[in-house]
Formats: sequence, C-alpha cells, structure tokens
Amino acid sequence: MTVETFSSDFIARLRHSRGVDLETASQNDLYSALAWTVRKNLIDRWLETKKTQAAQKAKVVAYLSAEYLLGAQLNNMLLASGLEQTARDAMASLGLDFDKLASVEVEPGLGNGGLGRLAACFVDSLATLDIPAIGYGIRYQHGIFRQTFVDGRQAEQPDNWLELGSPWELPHPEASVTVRFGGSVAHATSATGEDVATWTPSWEVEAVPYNYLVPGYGTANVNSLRLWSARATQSFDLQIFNSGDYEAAVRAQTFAENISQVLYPEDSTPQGKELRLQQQYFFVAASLRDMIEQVGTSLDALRTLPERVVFQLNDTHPVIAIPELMRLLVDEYSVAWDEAWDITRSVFNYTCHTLLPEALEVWPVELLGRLLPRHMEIIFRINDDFIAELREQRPHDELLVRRMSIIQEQPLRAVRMAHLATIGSTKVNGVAALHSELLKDKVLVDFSNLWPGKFTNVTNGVTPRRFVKLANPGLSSLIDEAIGTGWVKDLSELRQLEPLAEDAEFRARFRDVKYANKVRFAKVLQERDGIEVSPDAIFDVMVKRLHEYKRQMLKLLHVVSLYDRVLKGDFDPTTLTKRVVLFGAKAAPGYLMAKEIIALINAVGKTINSDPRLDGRLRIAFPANYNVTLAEKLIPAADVSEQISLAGKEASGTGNMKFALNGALTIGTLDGANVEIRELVGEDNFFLFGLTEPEVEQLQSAGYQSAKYYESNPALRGAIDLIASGAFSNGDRSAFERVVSDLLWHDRFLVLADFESYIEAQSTLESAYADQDAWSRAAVLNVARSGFFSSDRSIRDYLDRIWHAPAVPLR
Ligand code: TH1
Repeated sequence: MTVETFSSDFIARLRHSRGVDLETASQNDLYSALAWTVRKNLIDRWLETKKTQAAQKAKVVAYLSAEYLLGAQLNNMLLASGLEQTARDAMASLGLDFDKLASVEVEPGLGNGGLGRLAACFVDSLATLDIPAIGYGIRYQHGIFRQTFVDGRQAEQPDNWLELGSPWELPHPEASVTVRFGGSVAHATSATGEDVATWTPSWEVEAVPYNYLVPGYGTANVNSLRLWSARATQSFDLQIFNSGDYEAAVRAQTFAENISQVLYPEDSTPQGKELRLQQQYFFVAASLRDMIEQVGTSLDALRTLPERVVFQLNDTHPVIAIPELMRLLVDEYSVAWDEAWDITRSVFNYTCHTLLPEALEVWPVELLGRLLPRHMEIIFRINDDFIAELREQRPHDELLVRRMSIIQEQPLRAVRMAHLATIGSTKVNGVAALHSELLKDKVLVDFSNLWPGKFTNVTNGVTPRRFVKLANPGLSSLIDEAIGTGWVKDLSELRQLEPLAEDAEFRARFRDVKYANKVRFAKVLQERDGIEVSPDAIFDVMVKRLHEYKRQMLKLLHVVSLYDRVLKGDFDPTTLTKRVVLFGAKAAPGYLMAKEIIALINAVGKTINSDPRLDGRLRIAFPANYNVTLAEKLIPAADVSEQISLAGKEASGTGNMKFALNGALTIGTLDGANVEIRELVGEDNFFLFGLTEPEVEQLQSAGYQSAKYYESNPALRGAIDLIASGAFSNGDRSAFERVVSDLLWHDRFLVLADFESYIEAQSTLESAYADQDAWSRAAVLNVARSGFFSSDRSIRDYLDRIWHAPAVPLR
C-alpha cells in the first residue's frame, strides 16, 4: 500500500463512515478513520485464516479467560500490517500529527494485572505461531478503574473505554447466544434406565459476540478474540411487557446488561460476589456453545471433540465450563454420562496462577445451586464418582477424602473450583518452575500423589513484539543492526548479543539507548503527571498491583531508612547516588491495607521530594493510573527492576521478564520466575536477597516475631519510628498506625525479616552502578540471555506438553 492509497482510503473512511471531512473532523473522527484504514488491511488475511482453518478441520486452542489486558491496539496492528511508516507518512501528507492521533486511543483495560496481560501475550503468540486459536472472554463495558490520588489517597473513577466507540471491534448481534440461569431441575428415567434431567431456568440473557483481530507478526495468520457482551433477550422482555409492567421490563434489561458491565478489580484475591459467578458462567456458556457448534452437534461430531478443540482454563475463573460441557453433552445431546465425562476430561486443561489461599475460588453451594441448579447436581455427581474411585484406590483414608473432595464442608459448604478443575482436566500447570513445584508439593499435593503425570510446568512469557519491538525502538534498532531482525519471531536469537557485552563500543551505544529512553520517559511523566525526574538518576522501578505479598513496603522502608539516616546526620546525602524510586500500583478498592500503603508512599514522597537536605538526590515518583500504555514507556527506561515479593508467594511475575528484556537489572528474591531469570542471566548480573521459600516456611512454623527484627536493627527501627513519629503526616502519629502496627505485630509477608538482606543488596547495587561500563555489560547480558521469556516459547511449551495442536500456516 502506498502513502497515496492510504491517504485516500483514510479520507474516504472519514467521509463515508464518519460523515465528516478533514476540515470538520474531530480528533476522534480522525483516530477512528486511521484505525479503520489500518484494520482494513488485516481483514482479508483474517477471513482467509478462518477459511483455511475451517477447511482443514484443524484442532483449535480455545483460551478461556475472564481477563484480557490488551493495551493500545493501533501500534500493534500497524506493526502486524507492516504499515507503520506508510501510516505516518500519510498522516503527515495530510498535515496531521500521527502521534497525537494515536494518543486518542483509550486502551482496553479488560484485566487487572499479570493474569490478564498474560492472556493478551498468549493470543499474540498463538497468532504469530500460526496456531488455530481463539480467545474467549468478556467485553466489559468498564475495564479496570482509573486511579487518581486525592490528598495522596487512591480514588477510583470508572473506566469508560467505550465512550467514543472502539474501531477495533466487529459486533455480531445476529450470532448471539442465549445463556440461562436459575430455576429448577426435574428428573425422569428413560426407557434405557438413564436419568434424564430437565432444567427449567427462570431467567436468561443474550451473549452478543464482538470479534477482535489478533494478527500474527511476520505471518499472514490473523486469529480472533471473541468477547461477549450481555443484552436482554427479546422473550425475557416480552413476558414482562405483556404483563403490562413497562418499568419492570426496562429494569429487567438493565439487570441483564449488568452482567458485562464491570471488571471486578480484585487481583489475586477475588471476592465471592454473585455477579462474578454470573459473569463466569455467562462467557463460558456462550463460548462452549460457539465452539461446539463449529464442530457439530451430532453424536459422531461430539465424539471428535478431543481432536478438534482443547480448552485452556485461565485460572479457576472459567472452571464452570466443566459442568457446563457435561450438561450440554448429557442433557442436550444425550451422550451417556461416562462417555461425556471421558470427552470432558480430555478437552480441558487448567492453569493455576497462584498459591495464595485467599485467591483460590470457592463458591457457596447455596449460591451456585440457586444460580445454576443443574450444574450443582452435576458437580455433586462428579464428586461422588471421584470419591468412590478415591476410596477404592486409597481405602480407609477418610481424612484424604475430606481434603480432596470438591465440596468443602467448613466453614461453609462450598465448591472448591481448583479441585473441580484438577479433577476435570487432562493437565494442570503452574506458571513458573518454582510455582509448579509448590503447586505439586503443597497446594494440590494429594492430587499430584494420585495423578503424578497430570502436573506440569509452563513458565510464563511476554510478547517481544509489544514489549521490545514497539516499546523500545532504540534498543530494537541496535539489536537489528547487531544480529539482524529474526529475534522478533525467535527471541532465543538474542543470545548472539552475548559477545557484544565485551565490546566497549556496543556497550556505549546500549547506554545511549537507555539514556534516550530515560529522557523520553521523563518527558512523558512531565506531560502526563506533571512529575519531574532527572534522567541522570538511577531509575529504580517497582510497578505491579499493590499487594502486601509483593512488598511495596519493603521498597518504601529502604527509602525511609536512607532519609532517616540523612536526618540523623548519619551520612552525607551528597554521597548518595542520585536515585528516583518509581512506583506504579493500583489497589483493589476494598483492600484497605493496600490503600493505606499507597497513601504512605505518597506521603513519604511529598516530604522527601521537597526536603532541600536531600538536594534532589532521592526522590519518589508515583504516577497515578499505571497501565499498559505507561508501562510501554517506563520499562525501557528502567535501570533497576524491583521483584521483591516474599519467596513462595508470587507465582511467576511477568513484569520481571519485561524489565530484564529491556536491559534493567533485577533486585529480587528467589520467587516465581525470578529464579529462572537469575539462572539464565547469571548470578553476577542479578542482585539477590532474602529468605528462600523453605526458610520462610521454617521461620513461620517456628513462630515468626517481626518485632524482634525491629528491636535488633537500628536502621529498620529508625525507619519505622520515623513513620510512626508523624514525620510524613504533619506530626499526626496516628495517620499510619495501621501500617506500622501491622508490620510490628503481624507482618504476614516477612518484610522486617528480609529488610537487612535487602538493604545490603541495595548497597551492592549502588556500588555496581558506580561502574557504568560494568553495569552496561551486565545489562547487555540480561537482554542477551532473556530470550527464553518470550511468550512464543511459553506457547510452544503448551503445545508440546498440553495442547498438541499443529500449526496451520496460510498458503
Ligand atoms: C497472577 C500472579 O499473581 C502472577 O504471579 C502471575 O505472573 C500472573 O498471574 C500470570 O500467571 C495472578 N493474577 C490473578 C488474578 C486473579 C486471581 C488469581 C490471580 S494469580 C483475579
């Protein structure tokens, strides 16, 4: 496509779809027309992909995820269509500023954090590897909330990403699927003696599919993401209209449409809200129906399901799919129970993303039974069969039965979704080597004893397209020049950079790129948040959801203890290496401790940033509303990546991978994928500190007392006392009492126990930074040795270990 045809397409779009011309167009008109012009260039490939995949009856990977944290679409679509320069030139030829137009896009924030972003990276890699795949999820009207700070405290505003419409989606209301809820179940016995269940639901909604293009990179393949939006059904309204109650009918519509209104903002600690279960069943039921209809609903076709589709359950959120498939097969298509169970077990696989007990979903039997009475019966029968089998294999072990049952009896009768997922799946995987081990040996140990072959690991990964190629054009060009462009599709090629770590000129150029990225980020931060940072400081970055286990408090105590020592005249601030500590973090709105910690970070920042004694050598920058768009600017600018969770708590982490790939050095614990990052980049190029997971276990079972660390470490005591003294709250000693007393008397995540080790690692880091050339060498090695963390590699592992779905390249 030439610049001229792009321009004329663009103008035509503007006129024919938006009804405006260049002179009268708004920024949104221009952005939409630009997006449409780009999309048009991918549609033929998309249609061709669908046709090819259908013709070959290829096995499809169906990724079921309640979250997709996609990030902005325009640049990624341009990259995939190879039209970046054309689009830029075309806009310039029309007197338009491309970057300004691109900034009109509101990113679809349909996820909370790592889990949702992982799903987005995975669909990108699936498309790039030519795997027939579809991502299924929910088109939330409101994605993750917009965070602001009011007097340093988090406030939440609804995210209205659809306010001006989205040019990237293709709605298909005519292909809607009805999803039913509630009511009751009647039973009869068939002529052949089988139980026949008839579910009479009491209400229903329509699931409207919205398709999104997922273009592969360096291939013609374009896959789909299908997100469902809830709408009231005709018949549902009609019933009420006919009864004459107009208001009730309108209310019913609102009720139905509620289902896809909002993403629940809890990351890792989901609340057991009824609407959440409705969301889960809503998208899963629609997706299964959609998939099965593609395969065919005759008995013969249904029997081929395991060859035609594999469903990957992204955590427990879509696990209601297991009883739903059983219901479809048994109740709707009259497949015998045992055969249906064999089919079901062979099409599902389950990824567990956490070890935190509070993150393991359980649904009260009362609630699940009321919302989905037939599913509750099916779950009971699955459980009965499972327990019978268990009693045969492990006789006289009723404690084991109680531990493994899908139904928990105490404190409330409830369905353990992780157990249902494990029992109903072929494979269960964790998301990093350490996590998969802990999953096997701790959380699901009884299941791994029973079925050792069921458990496997697939270490997470990130897409190099978005997080290196697009986010870090400077580094990308440098790599291209050094080793060619193949790394974007085969990230293991980064290894070829290793010898260049010894090349002083390359190191200098690498340093220049980092510096330019810091300048670029400083400008973004100034414009976006009015925050000033100097690119000459170390950019020390901790960005992730605010959670106690991730230990933003540990980072903060480091800063406060430095400040405390300066106040006490313990050391000369002019000897400090200039440092900006950058935080980005949203707290779940109901997570009070997390919100206190945010307020404290901002309070400390306010005080130290304006204290002339520090002479600007130590600053905190905490831009509000950290999101994918900001990450893409921040990560390439980072010098230091803070990955400091308590060992055994962070399942994997994926931010850690993005930083290493962009040449930041990690300071971290032996947790999640940090373990693998350190092994690969080399221990000299990673700042390790902290207790190991077995040490954590030991310390906790011996009876951990955090106050002892406070008593015995003066620097730690100084920092905590300074917070407690009201130094960051205008003398108000009660302001951060909750945080302080939690640290002293509970400290569930051993912040105080790891403090000393962390401070030591920080001082090692600071000395290392003083030798810029040696630092650059380590940074280059981080890049060169992090190719393993491509999500393409993760997807290949899923294919080899779990999915066994061949690629279907287009001709
Ligand atoms: C995250 C994990 O905390 C993180 O370690 C991991 O890298 C990421 O998933 C991808 O595997 C999780 N996010 C959630 C979100 C919810 C529930 C559980 C988890 S685990 C809502």
